[in-house]
Amino acid sequence: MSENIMFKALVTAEHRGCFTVRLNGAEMTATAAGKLAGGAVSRLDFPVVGDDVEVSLHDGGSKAVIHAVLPRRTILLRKGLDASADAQPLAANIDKVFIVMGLDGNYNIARLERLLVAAWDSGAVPVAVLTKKDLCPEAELAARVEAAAAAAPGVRLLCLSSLSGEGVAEVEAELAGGLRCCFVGSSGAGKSTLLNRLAGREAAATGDVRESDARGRHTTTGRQLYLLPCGGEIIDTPGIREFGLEYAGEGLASSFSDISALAANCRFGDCSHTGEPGCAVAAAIEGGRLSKERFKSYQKLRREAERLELSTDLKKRIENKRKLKSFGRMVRDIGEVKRRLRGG
Ligand SMILES: Nc1nc2c(ncn2[C@@H]2O[C@H](COP(=O)(O)OP(=O)(O)OP(=O)(O)O)[C@@H](O)[C@H]2O)c(=O)[nH]1
Ligand SMILES: [Mg+2]
Ligand SMILES: [Zn+2]
Repeated sequence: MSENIMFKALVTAEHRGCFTVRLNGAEMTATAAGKLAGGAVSRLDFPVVGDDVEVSLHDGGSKAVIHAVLPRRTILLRKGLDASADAQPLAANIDKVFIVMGLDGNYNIARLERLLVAAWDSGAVPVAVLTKKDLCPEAELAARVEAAAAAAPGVRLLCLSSLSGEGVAEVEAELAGGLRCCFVGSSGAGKSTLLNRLAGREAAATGDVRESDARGRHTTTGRQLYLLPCGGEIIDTPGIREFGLEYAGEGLASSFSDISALAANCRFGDCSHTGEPGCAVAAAIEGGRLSKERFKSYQKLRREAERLELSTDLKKRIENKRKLKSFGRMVRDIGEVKRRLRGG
């Protein structure tokens, strides 16, 4: 077998820089070619689970080397809270992003809102999945589901228990037609448990949450794509500690479509909804049609996204300045040489 022939393969797993690819139904380990790493300018240039890639085969066809990442349909990005770090791609070519959140101590509306913005920006369709229904006190269930629905306007909301199996069929229905979806959510949300339920076997390891605060123990460490009996595909990912936003894309407007719709009626097109006359957003808060908390989280995410944009701008400016400076130095050096040649 010639090692120069290229094949198209699918990246099905990534664990600490090692990949698994699927080619003609067979899975094999793969590494990224040196030239891929050499030519990479950002983490976006590296393969991620869900990527279609070009590989060459080695060791009698048992190992693969990834030479190129083919164009992506969708890409889910996570930005650390450190604005200077590169965005990290989590999954590629996904149809839907399932934002998984437990109805137990894992429940956190601000996190849901944050993940929704990233999901909208990925180009895939977000779905909110509330797990551990069996652990939620009966008296609080309706209010929790309602608050999640209000935080996710226009987003399909599922409520289930992976323990009893109640509601799990609705996740399967979301995968109809063999869609590829990805699970995101904090550690302990119940992503891998739901995956196992869908797979009908213990495909992925799951872990207890700490009793004191219901926090997970980061059981899943790599990203992996699973082919389910229903025909759909799920990419399970590790719980994320922090989830910053990549940029103030359309995702923010889509996630807060209720506020965007209100803002369309503000008197001023560039209304910041902080006291301008004729502000429709302020009127809605006043009239109880929009909650103050929801408006606050919108403002917070918007400020964060703007800060990120600013710091990216700043980075570019510093980089330009550095280039100009070294150019200036070069011009000075030439002047020096000329002076010396003139004997000055
Ligand atoms: N009672 C109940 N427990 C659940 C349910 N779903 C998950 N759990 C439990 O929650 C704990 C964490 O579940 P995991 O599936 O490992 O969570 P994860 O989201 O994959 O976490 P990481 O891999 O760390 O990101 C485990 O002890 C599960 O048994 C549920 O629907 N009901
Ligand atoms: Mg897990
Ligand atoms: Zn306004």
